[in-house]
Amino acid sequence: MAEHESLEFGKADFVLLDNVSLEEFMANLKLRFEKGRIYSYIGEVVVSVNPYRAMNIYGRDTIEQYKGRELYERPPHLFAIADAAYKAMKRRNKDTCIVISGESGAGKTEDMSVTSVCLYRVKNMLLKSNCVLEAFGNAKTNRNDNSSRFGKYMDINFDFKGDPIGGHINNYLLEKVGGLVKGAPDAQLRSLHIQRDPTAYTYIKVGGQIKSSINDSADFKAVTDAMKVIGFTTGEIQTVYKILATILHLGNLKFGSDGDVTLIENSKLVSVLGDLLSTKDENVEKALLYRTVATGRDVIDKQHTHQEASYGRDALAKAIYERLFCWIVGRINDIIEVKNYDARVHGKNTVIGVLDIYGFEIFQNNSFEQFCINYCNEKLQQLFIQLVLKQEQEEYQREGIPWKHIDYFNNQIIVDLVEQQHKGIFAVLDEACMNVGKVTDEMFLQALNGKLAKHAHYTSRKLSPTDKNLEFDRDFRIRHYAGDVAYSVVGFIDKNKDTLFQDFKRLLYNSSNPVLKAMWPEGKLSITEVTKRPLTAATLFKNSMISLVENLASKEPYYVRCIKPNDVKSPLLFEHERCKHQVEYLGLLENVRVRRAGFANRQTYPRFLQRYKMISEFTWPNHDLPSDKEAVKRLLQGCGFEHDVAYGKTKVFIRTPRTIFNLEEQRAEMVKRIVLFLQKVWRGTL
Ligand code: AD9
Ligand code: MG
Repeated sequence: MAEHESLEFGKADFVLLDNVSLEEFMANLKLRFEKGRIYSYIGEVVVSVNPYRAMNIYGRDTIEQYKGRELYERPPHLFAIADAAYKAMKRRNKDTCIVISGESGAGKTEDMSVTSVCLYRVKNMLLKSNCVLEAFGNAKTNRNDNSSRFGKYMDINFDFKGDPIGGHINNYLLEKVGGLVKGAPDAQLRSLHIQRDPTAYTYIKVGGQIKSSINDSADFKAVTDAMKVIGFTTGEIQTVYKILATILHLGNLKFGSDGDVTLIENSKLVSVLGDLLSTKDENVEKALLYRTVATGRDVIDKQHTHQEASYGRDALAKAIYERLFCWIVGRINDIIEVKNYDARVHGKNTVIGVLDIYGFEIFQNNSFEQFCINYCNEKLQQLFIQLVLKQEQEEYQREGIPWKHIDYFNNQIIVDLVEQQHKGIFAVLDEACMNVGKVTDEMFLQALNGKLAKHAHYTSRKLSPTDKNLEFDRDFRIRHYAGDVAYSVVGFIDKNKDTLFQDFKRLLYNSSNPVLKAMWPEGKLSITEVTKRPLTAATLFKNSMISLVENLASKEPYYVRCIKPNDVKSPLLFEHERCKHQVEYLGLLENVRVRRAGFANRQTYPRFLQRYKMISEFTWPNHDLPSDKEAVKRLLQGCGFEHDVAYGKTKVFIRTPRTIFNLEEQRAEMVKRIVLFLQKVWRGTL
């Protein structure tokens, strides 16, 4: 527990509150925020409040102050948690992870960068990759000017000495629009046929906002330089910008009709696209207006309707953006991945994973993307509950430690509502998409209403006609752990099917630009080669979330819980109700309760002895007590830690980290003495 800080800054660890009540919690959080103490602890969990101003607490010298220290020796900081994760990994040879959660704009991505800075040490490369990924994967939203539209899970690998040797990034991209070259130099814009004025581009104007993190020439240069440092070739970088330009031009493409014939109105854009994609103009035009279909043995060109052509255009823009983003991540992985590591020579390679994903969000109009984002946050909350609230309490019971159960809201019911087989919302959506014939978004909503009418966390206009908060017929509403969100079903079916006509894949595969071609290997398939129905967006997303959570659960987790102090990005304002709501739904008070009544550390008896037996005459080199449990008791009594421990059936529980720290110190002292002794024996001076 952090005890060194003056009390004028409040309690550094919420576990030290005199009374564990919401009022006291809030008063402490507010006091600390106002005193510029944005980090606090609940045991080993960091509570972080977005300061909305530059803080002078991230320098090299600060990092040095935290290195190798125990958690409670310094004021709460992300550096301490990063170091704790690192030490735990080294001490126990176990993979750890740092999970950063909180709603949109709460400061996750900033906290991730801060954490990474001290984890990587020399890994400039990984920081540069952050710069590139954020440039392409972030966008301005109502909630956050630099909102992550992709989730990022990054493994950092360490060798047996604890030196970083590489990494790997998994990305969870959701919104497939973005990226604008507003800061590009004139000559480059000319070669891309792009105008300086961003309002000239339909896709950028969506929602009246400029969706990009590349805002000026300094950003543009930073991103280009970062790509160079990472190792992208000039050709690759050019292709990246050509693809972004392609997307912008696609957005401006207009279709018209002449009788039954669908046409491209602004046909000079076709040759711009042909140029950017290094392919023949007529192929571009054909892919935009026709679909090749195989009927029996014949292959015919079927003309798109006006509507199909527009759908195809937008799908193409999204798909090439997504493919570009994944390709960038893949290139970065090629470069940072650990190569030639031989565990037999170098010992076990361990990992610290860091997760920064899109936070819970509610917009004026919420669609499929928000639904996925908020489901993701439900999954992470469930993991937190499992690891911090549930398992902890179950373990005490199992081990026969006296324990009074602490209640909390378990959001598993909402996770099930979304992901359960057959009945869950994703399952109903997939079923609707499987149907042949035209299934509309409204039919999907009807199916949901039919299946979920009685669910406590689901409702819709049809089911609750008098509910004033449900304005539209096409909305359904979920009672999430973090609040109610109404989703419009409009677009769910299309977004879930996420179909891209084969013709486009072939078009891109046949490009004479090798970088572009390599991004579309499936374009190789000819029309008659039957392709399996691809998995839906919902299924892919669900699967990726399930494996993400499994991966996190297999590691020893460290949590950072971010809080957004106000909705106006002010460094001064601590909006009490807003913050209280977050403290409640994040389950922080329950976290304090469990932690306070609980134990910071637990180990099985044999494991404990293996590590510490050398510090007691009763156990070194071997004990003659009836059991390991008795031996551990004897050892701890001898050290005077009796009051701070409890003995379970198979494990010893230690209440405060200070005790562990003390044991570690004694052990280190003994190791030193033994080594000296052995050296003397060896030199024959004894
Ligand atoms: V989202 O779910 O990706 O929409 P995040 O990632 O939680 O969201 P982000 O880290 O982007 O939020 O923080 C939002 C803004 O708050 C930043 O752009 C900064 O302007 C500001 N911020 C957040 N944390 C800090 C900090 N530690 N120091 C200074 C900060 N400013
Ligand atoms: Mg973010």
